[in-house]
Amino acid sequence: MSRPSDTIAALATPLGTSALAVVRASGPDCAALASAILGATPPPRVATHADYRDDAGRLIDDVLVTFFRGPRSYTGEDTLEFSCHGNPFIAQSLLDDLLKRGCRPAEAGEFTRRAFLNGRMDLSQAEAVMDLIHARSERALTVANQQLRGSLGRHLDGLTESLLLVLARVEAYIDFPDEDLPTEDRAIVQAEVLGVLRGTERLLATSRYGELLRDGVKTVIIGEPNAGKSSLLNHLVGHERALVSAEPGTTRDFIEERLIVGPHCLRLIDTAGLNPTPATLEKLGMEKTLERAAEADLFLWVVDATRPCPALPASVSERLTPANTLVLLNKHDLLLGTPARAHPPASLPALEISALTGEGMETLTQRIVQHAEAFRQDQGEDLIAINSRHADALRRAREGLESARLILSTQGPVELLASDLRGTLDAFGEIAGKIDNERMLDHLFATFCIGK
Ligand SMILES: Nc1nc2c(ncn2[C@@H]2O[C@H](COP(=O)(O)OP(=O)(O)O)[C@@H](O)[C@H]2O)c(=O)[nH]1
Ligand SMILES: [Mg+2]
Repeated sequence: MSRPSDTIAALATPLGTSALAVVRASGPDCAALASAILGATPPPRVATHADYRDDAGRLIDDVLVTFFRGPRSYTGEDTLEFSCHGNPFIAQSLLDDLLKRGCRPAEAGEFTRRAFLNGRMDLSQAEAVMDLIHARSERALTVANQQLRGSLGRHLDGLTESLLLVLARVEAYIDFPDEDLPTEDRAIVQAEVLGVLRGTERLLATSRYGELLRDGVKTVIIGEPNAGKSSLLNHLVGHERALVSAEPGTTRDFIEERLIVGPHCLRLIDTAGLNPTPATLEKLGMEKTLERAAEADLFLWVVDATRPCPALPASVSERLTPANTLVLLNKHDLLLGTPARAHPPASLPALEISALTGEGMETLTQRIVQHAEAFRQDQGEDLIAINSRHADALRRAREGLESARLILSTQGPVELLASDLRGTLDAFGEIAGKIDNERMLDHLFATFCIGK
């Protein structure tokens, strides 16, 4: 991969009215640009107050400019950062001037792509930059920060190193086609491959938590019509989002709201009631409910505690487990000390609440956090949560290792064994971006914002 020869520029902050705006440039022309614009190249890594004059000598703004000399910069190249007043006209004129002076508008994620190409970070760290910007919750931030500091890369390096040692041992026998791996070596290789497989599986197991952190905890509110599902959503989001009515069947479509619960972001989904004998229009609503239920992380099953509780459709009830469901005995305020008349399955954890008075809501949010945290799979000291790209590569690594194990146990050819191990190494390498794959990089960085 050759070093980029052009200098790119972009706004690093959104175009709008704000206290400050940041425009930045990266590439070989930065030092010359600074000296042309400001009269001199400022000392590196020192914020310098200066007048910004455009190429016609007109004053645009007074700015704070910081020059970073490569490789000690975000991108690894010479870079310039201008902080100006946060007026979109000022920021835009400043950027226009940089473009007029020969910079090229940066593409989405191009600063980070250059950082990766210049070895400032591996690909999993570049992705973490994105995760950090888009994190919707405290926990998502923690994971992004750890990944940015190389946690995932370190775990992969460990697995890669073990695998390289195994491969060296195996390849030593390839040149002797008649010789099989001696029993002693075979046992060592088998143990090592198993170790790498277990490590791969441990990383793969963090994928569900990763999805939960990046997308939010998909929490689907289900229950019979009139149980108080919409009232619960309204109470949790803190305003009247869903229509609440004493008339059953008012929620026909589903409503989705994001909210922060402790360190997590929830995608809370209110659904149409699950009526054992639905009318035609209700049926449509129920179908949608069933669709949403299929991808839920957590079910909040709202039950009207004052009435016997009707059975749920089998397609839903068979998905409910003590680990993914909380039964909410709602309208507890109406019971006035008398026992609940609803008797949901005793195997599911239940909680008494009132969506009207707010009773039990604090316990409910604690329980939701506990459920989300049950998906967590810490890797020693590190909190890792891989994304779908990592999961895809790790699944291929797992396949390679499983196939290697089969070859070892059936005394198959050493060449095939070596080829499976090399395939696994490539899959590990893909995650950190050690393998050239221009199209994958295009695809990945296209999802970044411009200026990052
Ligand atoms: N007393 C009492 N009434 C409630 C409670 N929760 C909901 N309701 C009432 O029950 C009715 C149905 O509520 P709604 O949220 O529309 O139920 P949904 O059909 O399950 O969405 C409305 O009249 C609500 O005011 C509660 O905790 N206590
Ligand atoms: Mg409703």
